[in-house]
Amino acid sequence: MEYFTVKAPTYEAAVRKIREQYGNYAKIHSKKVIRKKRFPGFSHRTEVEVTGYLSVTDTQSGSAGVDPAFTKNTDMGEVLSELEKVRNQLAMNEEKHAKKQSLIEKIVKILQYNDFTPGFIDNVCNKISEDENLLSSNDVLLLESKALGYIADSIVIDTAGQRHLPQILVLMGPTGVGKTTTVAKIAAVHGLGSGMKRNKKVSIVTIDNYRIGAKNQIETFGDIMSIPVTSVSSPLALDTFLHDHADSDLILIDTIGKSPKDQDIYDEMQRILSVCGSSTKFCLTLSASMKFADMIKTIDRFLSFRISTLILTKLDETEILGNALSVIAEKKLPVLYVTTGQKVPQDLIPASIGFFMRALKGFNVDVENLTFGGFGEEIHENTSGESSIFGLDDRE
Ligand SMILES: Nc1nc2c(ncn2[C@@H]2O[C@H](COP(=O)(O)OP(=O)(O)OP(=O)(O)O)[C@@H](O)[C@H]2O)c(=O)[nH]1
Ligand SMILES: [Mg+2]
Repeated sequence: MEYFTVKAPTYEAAVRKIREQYGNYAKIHSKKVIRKKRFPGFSHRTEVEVTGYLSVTDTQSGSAGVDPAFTKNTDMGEVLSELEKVRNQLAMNEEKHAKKQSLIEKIVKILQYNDFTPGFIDNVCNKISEDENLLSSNDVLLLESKALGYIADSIVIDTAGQRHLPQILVLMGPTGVGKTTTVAKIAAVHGLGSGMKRNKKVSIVTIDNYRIGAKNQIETFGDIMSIPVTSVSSPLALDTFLHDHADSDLILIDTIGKSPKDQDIYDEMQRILSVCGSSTKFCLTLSASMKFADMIKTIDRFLSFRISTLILTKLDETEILGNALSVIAEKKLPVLYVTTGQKVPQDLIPASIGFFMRALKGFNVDVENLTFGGFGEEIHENTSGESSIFGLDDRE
């Protein structure tokens, strides 16, 4: 048992001191008044000495101050040593938590560097945090691999569309994203054939009669490839064209490159394209360097066109793809193709998870050598060696 002795000028002051020092666990058992001698002629000064011991119960409330299990057979020394153990355990837990946090923060930094959105980053971190063993392993590479796995799982690829292109493919999207160039690239890949592939019967239709030069641009592409280009400006004209070309393997429709905010143009396109039947696939074309919020707004704006697939263009103009991958994850819109430059047709690549994963930056895991397989991977290899039909290289 622990005893104490406290001295003070008065008994009240001594009790105050005891309460301050030991709280309600102090029990007083005696007090003694001590007279102190002073110089001759001066009166005596008194001091009060109070002694007591520390109780295991609160002397005010009567409740146990510590676990009652300790009160019977243990003394305060044991209680304190138990408390010390608890304190140590808490400190260890805190240290473990701090280590986990710092691991998660490393992943957050890499994802932020890649420009993933806060919502996407939260999802990855929540998934990682669910795996206690993973975090306790303290293995950064393993953690990165898991994060990469979650990113890969969130990428949706239009593999069905890549294997069997629809008979009619309509390319839509904001102005200048590369719709016409991409139409030319797809027409070249399928219309001219490559290697062992049979060339398909391809035609191009444009409904872009607004912008000066738009018709010329696509006709020039068509002339070089000997692929017919037709311009239509009414639902009837498009309907007639589709009827007359019912035997085509692929009809590519290039649309008006106007801001989707322009309601008149938008309504006009909707009217003309309303004649397209169920064998039509509406594809939204977005530039990879667009901001996340703009991509989301554009997708929402074009959804009334039954958009079911995505082409991401100008990947050569940005190093960072987290914004686009966050869009794909949020909208679950499968990606058909990506384009990586102005050259026709080799800067058109069927989208693949591997392609996107290898574009990620800042990971210690060797993302360059990650393999995910998939249709897009094969196509990329098959077309990369081909020479340009036309494009920047040829204009120089
Ligand atoms: N760097 C780069 N430039 C591209 C790519 N695709 C297209 N372009 C260029 O982007 C510019 C616009 O391309 P277009 O095909 O005319 O774009 P569009 O969407 O049809 O434009 P509008 O019809 O005016 O809306 C051209 O200079 C193209 O050469 C690409 O993948 N990378
Ligand atoms: Mg165009």
